[in-house]
Amino acid sequence: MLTGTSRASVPASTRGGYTVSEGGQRTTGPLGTVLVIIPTYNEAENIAAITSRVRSSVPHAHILVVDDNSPDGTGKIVDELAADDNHIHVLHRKGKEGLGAAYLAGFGWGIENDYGVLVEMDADGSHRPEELPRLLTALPGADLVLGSRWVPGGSVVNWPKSREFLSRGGSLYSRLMLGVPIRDVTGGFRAFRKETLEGLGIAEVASQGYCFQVDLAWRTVKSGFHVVEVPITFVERERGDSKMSRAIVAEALWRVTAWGLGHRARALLGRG
Ligand SMILES: Nc1nc2c(ncn2[C@@H]2O[C@H](COP(=O)(O)OP(=O)(O)OP(=O)(O)O)[C@@H](O)[C@H]2O)c(=O)[nH]1
Ligand SMILES: [Mg+2]
Repeated sequence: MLTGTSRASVPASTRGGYTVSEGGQRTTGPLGTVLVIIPTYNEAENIAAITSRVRSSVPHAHILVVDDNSPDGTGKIVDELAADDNHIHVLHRKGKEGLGAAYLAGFGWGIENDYGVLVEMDADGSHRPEELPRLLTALPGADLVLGSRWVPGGSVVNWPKSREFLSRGGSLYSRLMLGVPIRDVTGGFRAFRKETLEGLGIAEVASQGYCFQVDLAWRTVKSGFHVVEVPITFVERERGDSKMSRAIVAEALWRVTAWGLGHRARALLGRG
C-alpha cells in the first residue's frame, strides 16, 4: 500500500544535470511496483526485443502491452511472451483508437492493480529501456519524470531534420501557448507516480496523438506537481512503420491553440 504525502513549494532549479520545472507539490513515500506500459499497433517486429530489454534493464518491473488488435499479430506474440513470464501482461483492445486511449486504458489497469509507478514507453526502440533506470532514479525527487531530448545531454539519433524541426517546434509552440516550463513536452518516455495520475482528472482527457502527451504534461504542471526532465538519447525506429500522420499533427495544433487561447481568455477575465 502506498502512503504518499505532499510537500509544498519546491523551487525551479537545475540539479545534478536534471532540469527541474516550476512545481509545487512533491509526493514522498514508497514508490511501489513499477509498471512499464507499452502501447502497440503493428509492432510484431519490435515487441519481443523491447520487452526483453526492459526485463534486463529493470528486472523488478512489470510490463503491460496495450495492443489495439494489431493486424500483424503483435497481440498474439505478447500472449506467448506473457505465458512464459509472469512480469508480462497484455491488454487486448478491439481496434485502433489512438495512443491516448491506449494509455488511458493502461493507466486504469495499472492503478486498479495497485502499481505505484506507471511508465510510458514506445515499442519501436526510440525509448531505450537501458535509460529507464535513470528515469526511475529521479522519481523519488519528483511527481513526474520526463525523458527529454531537448535538455543539455539529451539527443536524437538518425532523425531527419524535418522530424526534429516538428518536434522542437511543437514543444516550443506548446511552451509559448500554454506557459508550460518543459523543454520536451511532446516526448513519450515518462514515469508517473500513481498519485500524480490520480490527481490529474485523466477521465476527462480526450486527446489522442502527440497532444495526449502535451495534455498530460500541462495538467501535471497546472495541478502543481513537481516535474523533472532527465536527458535521454532518442533513437529513430529501425523496424516497422511509424503511426505518425498529418491528422495527429493537426490534432495537436488545434487542441494546443484552443487550450492556449482559452487559458489566456480566462487569465484576462481573472478566472485564472
Ligand atoms: N495501442 C495503440 N498503440 C499505438 C497506436 N498508435 C501508435 N501506437 C504505438 O505508440 C507508439 C508510438 O508510435 P509511433 O508510430 O512510434 O509514433 P512516433 O514515435 O510518434 O513516430 P516515429 O517517430 O515515426 O516512430 C508505438 O509503440 C506504437 O505502436 C494506437 O492507435 N493504439
Ligand atoms: Mg516511434
